[in-house]
Amino acid sequence: MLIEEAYKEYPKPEGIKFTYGTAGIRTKGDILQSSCFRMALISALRSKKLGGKMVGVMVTASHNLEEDNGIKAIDSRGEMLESSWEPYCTEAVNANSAKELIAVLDQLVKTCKVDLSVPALVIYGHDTRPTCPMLVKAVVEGLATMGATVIDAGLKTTPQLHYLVRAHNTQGTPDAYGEPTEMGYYDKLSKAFAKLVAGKPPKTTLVVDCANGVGAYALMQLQQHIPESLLKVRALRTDIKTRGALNDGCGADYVKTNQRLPLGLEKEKGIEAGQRLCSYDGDADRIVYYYLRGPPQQKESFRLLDGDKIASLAADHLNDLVKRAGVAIEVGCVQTAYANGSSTKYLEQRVPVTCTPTGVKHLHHAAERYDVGVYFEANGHGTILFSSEAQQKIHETSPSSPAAEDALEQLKSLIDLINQTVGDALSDMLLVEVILRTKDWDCQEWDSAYEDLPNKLLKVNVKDRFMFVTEDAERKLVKPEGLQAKIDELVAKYKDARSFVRPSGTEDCVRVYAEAGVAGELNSLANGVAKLVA
Ligand code: NG1
Ligand code: ZN
Repeated sequence: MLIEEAYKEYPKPEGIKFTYGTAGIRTKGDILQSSCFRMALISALRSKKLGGKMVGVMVTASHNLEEDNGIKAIDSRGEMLESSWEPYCTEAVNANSAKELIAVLDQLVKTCKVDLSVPALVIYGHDTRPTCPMLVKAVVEGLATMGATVIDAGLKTTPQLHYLVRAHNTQGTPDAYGEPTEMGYYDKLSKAFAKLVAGKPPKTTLVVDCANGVGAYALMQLQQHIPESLLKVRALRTDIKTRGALNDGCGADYVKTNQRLPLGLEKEKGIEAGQRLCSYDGDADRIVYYYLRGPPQQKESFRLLDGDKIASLAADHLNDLVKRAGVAIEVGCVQTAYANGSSTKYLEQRVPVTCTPTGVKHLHHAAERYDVGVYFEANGHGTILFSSEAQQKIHETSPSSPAAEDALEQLKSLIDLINQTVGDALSDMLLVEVILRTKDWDCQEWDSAYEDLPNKLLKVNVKDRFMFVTEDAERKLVKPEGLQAKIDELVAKYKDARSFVRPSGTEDCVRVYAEAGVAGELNSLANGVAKLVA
């Protein structure tokens, strides 16, 4: 009855089909109210299903334009919503009447055996987009309709909300993750960081492009917890008030896709050869690093250190520490088809490597199969997971030498420094800073691990992207029939080349990725494949 009443305010906009995909639901912010209301209903049911544990809802569209928005559900361990619930989300947000909506929820309750008498607890947060307040209001009304207990987390980075959920649900247990407050988050990260860099003061300043998003606010808070004697940071693109500034010519996605500095940064005072920089995305769950080999005005000066390079740096470092510590655990790495071929080759010589389809949930689950699972998408979204057994071994191993003791201590602090719930720009930034500081490396030394193969990512607009069906972790097309054979034929004409085609999970397009051993041949290959697709 309550749902029927509340539904009147949240009819589905006509002529639109929403999908709960790799990044939850994402589209123009001004047509998302009905989806937010309905996702709130489902989140309350999810909490009930999990025995009243806290679950989360995050309103953000990450690296997308400011006018876009989205909503993602967070499960009780601080991870993405269990995938078997995603189809119910899609059905609920597409229901055309209160009756249809209630039928979807009834079906969910029955199939998933949800006990409606269990109380629900849901926390919600949002990024800096102008449509957030209106969408959060819809979330609040949905939760009220379900009689859920709610916690308003307010402005948060996506990984902070994941942290809060995990910390709340593990409070007072042997797996306690930290104090379940925003301050608790900074406290946990900064204490671990201080231990790891003790006696190694920073030699240089890190420039951070905050994408004019929530990361600017979070970084400012983090700086209150880490003194300058331990971390020197210069935050740029921190304007969260000016309309249209978010992700505009800046941010991790812009830098990775265009393989260049944020727009206009080359003119900024103090940006010069040798500078180490990084960029967050709009909700601060991604990070890419880069540095300047020469004058900032010259395009060739720019060198990208993307998610693959971060994964290689982290996997190598952890592998060394584990060996030095004498703990019987294995480090593994998870990538997607977008990983640069050179990075895969480099990693495979050192650790076991798995390839999964795009989307963090796939990588996350694959990484759980390793004792220490390093996972990163090339675009900079990733983290490292330590299995419970691995954590236990690290804590219980008695060191056989001072060097082993030091390695064990480092591993213990790294477990705290890394946000294991999801990719986290702030935590990943601290991790990279720790590793560089420990090795006394500059970016050039980090970069020298391997040379990226020249690569290109293109968007192709097609009539129906759902006609494109893939297999083998998205590396091969099975539909439209015959297209893969044509792609293979074209790729074979180029030296050390690779290309694949897949439908985007977040935009209405098909993506073409191409890599070629010879830089001069890359455009011809990428455009050739795009032509086959269009
Ligand atoms: P789609 O639109 O499915 O390619 C993009 C990114 C993913 C992931 C999601 C979620 C690329 C090529 N794709 O997915 O890696 O981050 O967004 O944000 O970068
Ligand atoms: Zn993001």
